[in-house]
Amino acid sequence: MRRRGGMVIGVLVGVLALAAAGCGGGSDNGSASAAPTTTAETTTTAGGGGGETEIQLVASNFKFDKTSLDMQSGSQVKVEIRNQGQAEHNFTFTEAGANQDVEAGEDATATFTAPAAGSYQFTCKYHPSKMKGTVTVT
Ligand SMILES: [Cu+2]
Repeated sequence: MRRRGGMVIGVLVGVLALAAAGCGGGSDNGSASAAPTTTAETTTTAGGGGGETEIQLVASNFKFDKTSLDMQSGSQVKVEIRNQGQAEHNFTFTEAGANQDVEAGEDATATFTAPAAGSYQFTCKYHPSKMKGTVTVT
């Protein structure tokens, strides 16, 4: 029995990457244009220079929808925080100098430059024991 599972997954990932890269490329398959937000919503745009990373983070009743964020050192990072809870929340990433409050029911954006490679923590400074996660900078 050959181990074909890994290969199939590899091909799938390749196809997905191609599909993502082909957006707006004049493909005749223009039906499914609304991008599905199923997997990680971390979009890394590797343009010229440092690059940009956009992260969508949802805060609800005392938790974040993501417990790990990835970014590249030196990239410009924009974290769009949506507060769907009933309390004020916050996004704090101390090493990057980010400290952004988000009122209940509102959105806010934290922008910062990703620090040196390493593993860090992000928190809601109001509920740090429950609302936290890991930032991996590579
Ligand atoms: Cu909070």
